[in-house]
Amino acid sequence: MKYPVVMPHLGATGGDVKIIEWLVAESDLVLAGTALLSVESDKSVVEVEAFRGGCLIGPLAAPGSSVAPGEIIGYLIDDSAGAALTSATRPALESVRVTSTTAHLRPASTLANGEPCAATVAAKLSPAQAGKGRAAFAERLAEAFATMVLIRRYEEHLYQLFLQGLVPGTLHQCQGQEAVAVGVCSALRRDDLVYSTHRPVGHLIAKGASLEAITAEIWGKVTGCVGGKGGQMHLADFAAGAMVSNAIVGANIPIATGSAMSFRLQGLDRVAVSFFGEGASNTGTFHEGLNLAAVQDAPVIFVCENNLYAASTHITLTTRIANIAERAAAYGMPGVVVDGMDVEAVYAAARTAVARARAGKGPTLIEAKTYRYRGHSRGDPGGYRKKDEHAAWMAQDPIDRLRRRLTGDFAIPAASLAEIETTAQARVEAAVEFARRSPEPSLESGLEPVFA
Ligand SMILES: Cc1ncc(C[n+]2csc(CCOP(=O)(O)OP(=O)(O)O)c2C)c(N)n1
Repeated sequence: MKYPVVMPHLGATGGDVKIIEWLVAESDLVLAGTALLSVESDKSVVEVEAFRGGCLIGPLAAPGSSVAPGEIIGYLIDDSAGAALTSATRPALESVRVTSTTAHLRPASTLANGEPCAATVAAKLSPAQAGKGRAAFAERLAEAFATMVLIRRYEEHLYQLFLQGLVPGTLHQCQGQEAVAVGVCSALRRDDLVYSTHRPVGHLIAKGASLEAITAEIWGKVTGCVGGKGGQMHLADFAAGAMVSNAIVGANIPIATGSAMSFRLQGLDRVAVSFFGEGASNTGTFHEGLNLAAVQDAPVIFVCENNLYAASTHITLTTRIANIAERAAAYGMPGVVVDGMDVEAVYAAARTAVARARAGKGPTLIEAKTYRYRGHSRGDPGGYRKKDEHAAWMAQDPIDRLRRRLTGDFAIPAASLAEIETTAQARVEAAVEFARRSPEPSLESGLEPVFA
């Protein structure tokens, strides 16, 4: 079989990109994910990865040439000779993987107001402790598994489509961070509100937003959750309590705080959640938002997803403290560090914070230590990260961990979990089909609703 390699949509404007160089030679065998070539768009210089394994053949677009999104720039062939060679190459490539686990998690020590520390809130319910509620507990864990798998399948499917030039606009993906979104949202009610970022898909899915409306939004269709005008960074589902995500780093922190203050003024027991990255914790809005929330006892939970990188910048280049959660002490609120690759630990921390907020005791800062497997955004293979770091985090994969817990501690048959995965894949493909078949917005609708 011969599969075309097409130029993905990489620039900010959807225009042509320039080929700088091919990083593999013609006739080379590559694995899915191998960086094939580097290109320059109107936004940045990025590498384009192979969407599948195979032998690279021409015609290869020449370095220096300009290529439009969707144009074929080469082919990957997958014949029996190619397959044999690929499997011979694979062990060599995979040998760089490290299977030991990381020692990144420190015991939480930085709490204000005598609140419970992470070690307490992250304590897991054992199957024995679950007692009579064991079946119900297993069912809830299986639900969390299903949502995490749905997020992973969604993100991976879109990544594959992106590499084939089929996704318009941008993508900021959250593979690896699923346990944070699902752990937090599992502790919320539908009428609680979540405020997300430029990396919103996991939060939206975990809060129960419509998969079809999210996908149609990414494709810019009228059936999209904001009518096709927002794109991937501006997703919402008000009915599910997912407010419009905000691509301005740190901007949702005071907005979620204001929303929580309004709940308090109205005497409601709803809570608001602000998700943000560790990069956002160095913005002014973080400090203003947390201080205001603390003095107002606002029912808001600040969830810092510390995935170590703000775009390509490692946290050690921007932050002198070991835990972002330590900053909570400066504002007089509990700061909790939690293993963001463990959905039960995240849920336990979120449940404590939500209970505190609903009881009128104010905000909590939760720092979830996690990792994003993909690059910062489309076309960024994340080459600034060391392979052993990446592999060590993948060895902690939140979905694999939960799968082991369910099959091991709760004797859920592996076949049931495999069925969940098949169902998730089908849902993802149906949502993409819905989006692709949906109509484009009319030109005139671009002016609605615009106020002058
Ligand atoms: C105020 C502002 N500054 C810069 C940017 C460009 N930008 C977009 S995402 C990003 C990195 C954010 O990192 P982090 O907050 O850690 O979130 P993550 O991407 O890791 O989820 C930057 C600098 C922006 N969108 N808004």
